[in-house]
Amino acid sequence: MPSEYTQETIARLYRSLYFIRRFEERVAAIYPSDAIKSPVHLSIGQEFISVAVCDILRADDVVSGTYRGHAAYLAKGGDPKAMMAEMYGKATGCSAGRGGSMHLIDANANVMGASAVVGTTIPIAAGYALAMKRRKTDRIVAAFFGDGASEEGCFYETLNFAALHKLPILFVCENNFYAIHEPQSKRWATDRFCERVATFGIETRRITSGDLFELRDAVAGMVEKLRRGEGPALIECHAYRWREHVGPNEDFDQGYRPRAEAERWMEMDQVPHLAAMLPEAERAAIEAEAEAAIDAAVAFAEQSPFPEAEELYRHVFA
Ligand SMILES: Cc1ncc(C[n+]2csc(CCOP(=O)(O)OP(=O)(O)O)c2C)c(N)n1
Ligand SMILES: [Mg+2]
Repeated sequence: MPSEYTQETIARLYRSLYFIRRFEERVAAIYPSDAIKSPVHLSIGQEFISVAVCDILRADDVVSGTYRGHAAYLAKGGDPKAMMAEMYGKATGCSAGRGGSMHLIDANANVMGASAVVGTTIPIAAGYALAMKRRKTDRIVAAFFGDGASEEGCFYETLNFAALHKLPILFVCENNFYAIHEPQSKRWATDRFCERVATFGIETRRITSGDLFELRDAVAGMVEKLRRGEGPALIECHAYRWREHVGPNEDFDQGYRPRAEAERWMEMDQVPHLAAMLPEAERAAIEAEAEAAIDAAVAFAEQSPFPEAEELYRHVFA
């Protein structure tokens, strides 16, 4: 960790990181009860990416997430109560109970939505960036996506368009080495992902350490340039998904990846790493505050009503 990190900054990062970890662990614990009505793609193990990136963003910057988007939503300041209610399919949910876990949105926090269709949010994020540029603001967009999403044609179309028009967009590839059960070695001719992207004239960085601070520093440098209008940038950040592709459980018995591979990442877990940097009392206070907020989110979701049946006919095009 670089020495210029103050205790205040570390506390802020830990607050976000711990909250997301515990929120998702609660989701996993509730899931078998069937109270949560939507499939869940947990980001446990990968949260540090959203936390590091969103810590650099301003409130008026936009985040574009994916169906594995709990961390990005929460790290950007999305409302946890509305998120939990959405998972429960309740009318008070952030998508009015229509979308579930894969369609989180909080326009107040500039979390501009996600989609279950892999890759589709990438060009939409570039659209936001184009709007910001045309309005002559210095706002930026952070577009999160997986390594699998980078195989979609629209990813390369977007890279070209964003580079050509010098759009203020930070592409953040959360490279967890798998698309569902398919490892990268069976999908990519080479793993020189950043080199491929660089041919579009886009600055790239590859972070393989799993270190939140290294990532945050890299993002900070890139975001400064983005605000100056120097054009898009891309970060490929290695991370590991600890749980199954979709659902609350581990899946090391399914034969497509060994537990030992995960253990290397579990040892680098940033949650205890940051916890150990804080004075005991401050750490405990942050954790107690998070637990209370998660309890409140669950209570809100449980007590909220389901949508009325007539809701099915609202926002319907034809
Ligand atoms: C266009 C499209 N193709 C295929 C799928 C099925 N699918 C759902 S998730 C997924 C894997 C995506 O992997 P990645 O982008 O690496 O994200 P991760 O799940 O690892 O976070 C696939 C192929 C889909 N939802 N949409
Ligand atoms: Mg992946």
